[in-house]
This record gives sequence, structure tokens and C-alpha cells, in this order.
Amino acid sequence: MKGQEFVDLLAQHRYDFFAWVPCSLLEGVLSALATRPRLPSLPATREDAAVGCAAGAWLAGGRPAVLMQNSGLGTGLNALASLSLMYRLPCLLVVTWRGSRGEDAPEHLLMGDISPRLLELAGIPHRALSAVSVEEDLAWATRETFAREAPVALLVPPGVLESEHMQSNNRDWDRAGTRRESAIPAGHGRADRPGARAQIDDVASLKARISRYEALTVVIRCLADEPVIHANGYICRESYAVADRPQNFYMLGSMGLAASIGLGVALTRPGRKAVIFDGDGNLLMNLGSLAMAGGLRPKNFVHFVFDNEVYGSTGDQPSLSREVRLDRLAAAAGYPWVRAVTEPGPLEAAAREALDADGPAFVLVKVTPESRAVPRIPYPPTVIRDRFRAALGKA
Ligand SMILES: Cc1ncc(C[n+]2csc(CCOP(=O)(O)OP(=O)(O)O)c2C)c(N)n1
Repeated sequence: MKGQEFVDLLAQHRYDFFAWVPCSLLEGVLSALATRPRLPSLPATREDAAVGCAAGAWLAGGRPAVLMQNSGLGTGLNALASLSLMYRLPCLLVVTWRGSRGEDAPEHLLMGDISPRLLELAGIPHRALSAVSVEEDLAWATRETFAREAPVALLVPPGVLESEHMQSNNRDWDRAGTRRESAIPAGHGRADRPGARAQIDDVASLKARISRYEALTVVIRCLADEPVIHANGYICRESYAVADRPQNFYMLGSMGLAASIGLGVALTRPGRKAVIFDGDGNLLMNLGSLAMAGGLRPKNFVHFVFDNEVYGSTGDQPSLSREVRLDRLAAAAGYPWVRAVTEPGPLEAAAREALDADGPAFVLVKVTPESRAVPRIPYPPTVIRDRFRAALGKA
């Protein structure tokens, strides 16, 4: 089947959010997607980030699909296990099946052999997409993912989806590497990118004079009804203790994916601010999320990083953020609005401005390593999911 025909089928099934990491077997599908600006498609930096973006898209009312190579099943596994499966989030996984016949480049053989068993172990229903039953296979996967409220995979062996080398005029990038047409969702383009207004302070001035709990209290005071996606660990727990809100998505697992989930929410709901409460360890685990936010530039994306320079939730082991300036990385990645703050007054001013700014906005909040004795999040994952979705108007 041609990529264009497959994309038409996806559209018929009302998929409206695509996050992908390319595989040559997806070439035709991805170039066909790039010609359909009404079907936003997002180049994810890793497969787990793609799964995170899809999670955010569904939570915000979208119908997401992730397209990737089976070698990315390993990269995506924690996101599938501790996010999609645990919270029960529907997502169509279109996974190319390199090494499916035991013959391929050496790096594909082991994963090709174990891909179906890996999906079975994780409890992800799957089918091999067959050239003679593509429509039926896609209808099955769509039915299953939304009925089960869980990810479902179509494994795509070589030869089922045609590559469209000959249709280079449909490609997002031509062979010379010149961008032809934006795959970025409408309203999130880069065309009129203003110069960065990042205010980068001197390293020496970044001595924290506020605890994470106090900093959370200050920022939460500035919020109205914005959805907030929290990084896992004590950031969730302290924020819950300051003020539990139905608009809070408490990420219990999927370390590193708060910004990816937030990106899915922001791109699906461009008319509403999406706020991320991240940690330094979390952000360092998935620095690609800075490139996704800085590159796609959703104006409504507001990224706070509570940087205590340690992995506070696991016993204060030092993180690299004491050496690496996360605000500089954000500015370099293309966030047009960046601030670094160390104390309550400037934090409140920066929070109010960030929530008002044309983003993506980034606030590095240097905090002390102090933690409060606060309870765990008491809600089961599906309760967190349902009240968050309801608060966004998509129960
Ligand atoms: C993939 C993965 N690796 C390790 C952990 C254990 N873990 C949970 S929270 C956390 C630290 C998070 O650090 P940071 O984002 O800096 O937040 P802090 O706890 O310092 O506020 C770690 C390492 C995990 N949950 N998942």
C-alpha cells in the first residue's frame, strides 16, 4: 500500500496527532503526512518522547498515533509501561518490523526476533500488518486501542507500506536537505521567529535562596486553571501538598517525559497554556525535549525547572545541573523567553511574566536541596488521568 493511502486510512479513523521517529520503511507514510497540515506530525527525538507526546495529546482530547522502528521498542519501553499502560492511555503504535524474517542488517536481527514477544510481555496487543488486510488490521487496532484504553501495535514488515522515493516533491525535506514544507502543526511555525529574549545570568549569581516547596508555593499562587504536568518524585508530592488541583497531572513513572507530555497537551490545545513542573534530573534524562519545544515553538508552553542540583527523590545524589546551565541549553534550543531565578520575589515576577509570554517560556528556578516530609500521591493512575482529562474538558 502507498504511504498516501495509509495516511488516508489513518485520517478516516480520525487520528489527529502523529509523533514519530523515522524508519526507512515509513518513508512513504511520513512524506504523505507532511503534505497533510491538518494532521499535525511531530518529529520526536526518541521513541519514549514520542509516546509521551502521544499521551499528552490523548489527555488533551486528541487521537494519537506513534510511528517508529522496532529498534525503538527498547527506548520506548519505560514510557509504554509506566505511562501508557499504567494510566491506560490509548495510542496506535505503528512499528516497523526490521529483522522480521531473520534476515536484515545485523543490528536488526535480535530485536526483529523478539519484537512480538516483547510486546506480549508488556501486554500490548499487536498484529503484523498484512498487505492483503491493511484496512481490516487498522480497523482492529483502532477498535482495540480505544476500547481497552491502552496502546495497541501494528508491526509493519518490509514491503507492506511502499516507500515513495519517486515522490520527492511530497517530502518535507528534499534530498539536498532544504526544508520544503513545515510538518509542524499550524500555528506553531517558525517563520516569524523573533530573536531570543533570553536573559542569561552569571553562574556565580545562581545560588538558591528558596526551597523547592517554597518555590512551588510561589508558582502555584500565580496559576489560574492551567493544566500542570509534573515530573515524577518529590516535585509531584510537594506540589500535591501545596495545593492539589484536578488540572495537575502527576507523573508517577516515565521519568524524563514531563515536557514531552506537556508538548502533546500544548499542541493539542493551542488556545490554552500548558505548564510543566520539571526537575533537573528529569530534564537531563531527556534533553531532546528542549529541542522539541524549542524547535516546534508552541507559544502556550511554559516550562519551569525546579533545579536543586541533586536527584532529591532518590537520596540527593549530585546531578550534572551544577555544571550545566539548563537555561542556556533552553535558550540555545530556541526557547524565545528564558529566565533564571533564585529567590521568591523574582520568581513570582518571572512566573507571572512566563505565564503571559509568547513561549515557549523557560524558567530555571534554582532551589535548595531541602525536601519536605510530604505524603505520596494518594490517587490511582486512572483517577489522576480522568480528573485531568475532565479538567481539560475531555472527560
Ligand atoms: C527511568 C528511571 N530511572 C530512575 C528513576 C528513579 N528516580 C525517581 S525520581 C528520581 C530523581 C528525579 O530527580 P529530579 O528531576 O532532579 O527531581 P528531584 O527529586 O531532585 O526534585 C529518580 C532518579 C525512575 N523513576 N525512573
